[in-house]
Amino acid sequence: MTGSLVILTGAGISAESGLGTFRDTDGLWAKFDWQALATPEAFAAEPFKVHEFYNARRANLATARPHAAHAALARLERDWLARGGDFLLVTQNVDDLHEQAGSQRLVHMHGELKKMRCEACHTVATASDEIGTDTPCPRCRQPGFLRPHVVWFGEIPLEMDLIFQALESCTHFVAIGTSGTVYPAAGFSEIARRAGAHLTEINLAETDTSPVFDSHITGPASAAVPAWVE
Ligand code: BJW
Repeated sequence: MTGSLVILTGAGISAESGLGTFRDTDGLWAKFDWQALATPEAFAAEPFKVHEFYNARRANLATARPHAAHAALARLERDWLARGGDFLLVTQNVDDLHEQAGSQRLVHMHGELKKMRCEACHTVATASDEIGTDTPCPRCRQPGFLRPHVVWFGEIPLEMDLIFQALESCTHFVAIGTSGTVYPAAGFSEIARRAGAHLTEINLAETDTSPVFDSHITGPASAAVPAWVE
């Protein structure tokens, strides 16, 4: 098989690496209020609280390792490109498990937990383990302007031009471990369908966007993704 493949991953692919999903019954947004932690308004009102939340997530990520699904996608990328196809992995995840497994053609549309951004000089750099409200920017040295390099509700996701371009010409679209509830990612399957792509969904359960897909593979990503790739 070859052609132009776009893969969209969500929190479900990282769940078996010990990172929580958002909307499952034990997910992050069941334990924490997203409006108080994942919006620019929350950061403006209580930056200390928001930094504390992301510092804890960063500490959790420091010990997380990719599993068989991440490895299978890295292998698929190499094989697909070697056969002359186009490939793009779009992840909504802020973790770096795809990179740890060897993926290269990937974009983090919701940012990266291990990076921070300075709102004064716009530098994006590796985040220290603990960012505080008084941590100075490594470039401009101003304190009080660092924020996690992630995309909060109401903000524009990253690399959208590249992603839309890939979706509009794709022949295969695969969504793995995402609930299909957060836009614009939730609309990607519809764009791929209009482009004439074959749509496959891999998930533990049905999602809001399941009806758009041609094929469904039900199961945990660590088993279902390697089996689909082989
Ligand atoms: C398994 C598994 C296993 C489990 N194996 N599967 C009201 C207020 C504010 C905003 C809005 C609003 N109403 C609408 C909006 C817009 C909003 C939105 O869509 N809201 C919806 C809730 C309605 N969207 C935005 O604000 C976005 N920006 C935007 O739209 O800008 C305008 C624009 C338009 C068009 C083009 C361009 C721009 C920004 C969204 C930012 C989302 N940010 C977060 C936090 C990131 C930082 C952080 O990590 O803290 O991103 S929220 C969270 O949700 C995170 C995720 O990437 C995202 C998606 O979640 P995901 O990955 O799908 O996880 P879950 O938990 O929902 O699902 C897990 C799935 O895995 C489930 O299906 C399980 O079954 C499955 N699973 N274990 C396989 N082992």
